Amino acid sequence: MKQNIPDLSLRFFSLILEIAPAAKNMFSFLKDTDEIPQNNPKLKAHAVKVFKMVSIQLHEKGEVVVADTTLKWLGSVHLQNGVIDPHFEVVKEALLRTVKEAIGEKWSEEMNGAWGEAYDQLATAIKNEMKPES
Ligand code: HEM
Ligand code: ISQ
Repeated sequence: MKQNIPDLSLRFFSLILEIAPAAKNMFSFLKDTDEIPQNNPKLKAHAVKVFKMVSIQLHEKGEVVVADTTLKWLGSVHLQNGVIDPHFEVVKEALLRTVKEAIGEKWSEEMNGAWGEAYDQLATAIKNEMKPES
């Protein structure tokens, strides 16, 4: 699966927009385009980053490994871009579907759970940094 991260990332992003088309306007690199550019380097770079963060988290049981300063930064980036809690469910769904497609026959409920959990840990950490009082 690793070799395929750039392609998977594009698929990941397409699924986000399939589930929630309105999300497109939130992303600065897509605002003025009509479809998902298959070769948008910015989109690819972003999606790869997100994908990698979750896959790193996958190997850590429980503890969020992303640096505190990074979480604070991510909190403010997402807050500024108008991301709200329900969006996190959309991205989760898209991520899990991407993983399922990528893994193919070797996919299992257990794996799905592990990815879901890793994502939730990161999402919770980011959401905490998005609260006004933090
Ligand atoms: C930006 C990760 C959830 C929308 C980013 C960036 C990262 C990231 C690393 C910054 C990229 C950069 O500027 O270099 C994550 C992770 C998430 C998550 C790890 C969940 C665990 C979400 C959700 C949404 C979202 C739920 C809502 C649709 C955005 C937007 C940006 C962004 C709009 C700004 C993109 C731009 O520069 O135009 N995210 N994200 N993210 N994220 Fe997320
Ligand atoms: C930013 N945050 C969450 C998901 C993303 C997917 C693709 C590109 C950027 C992203």
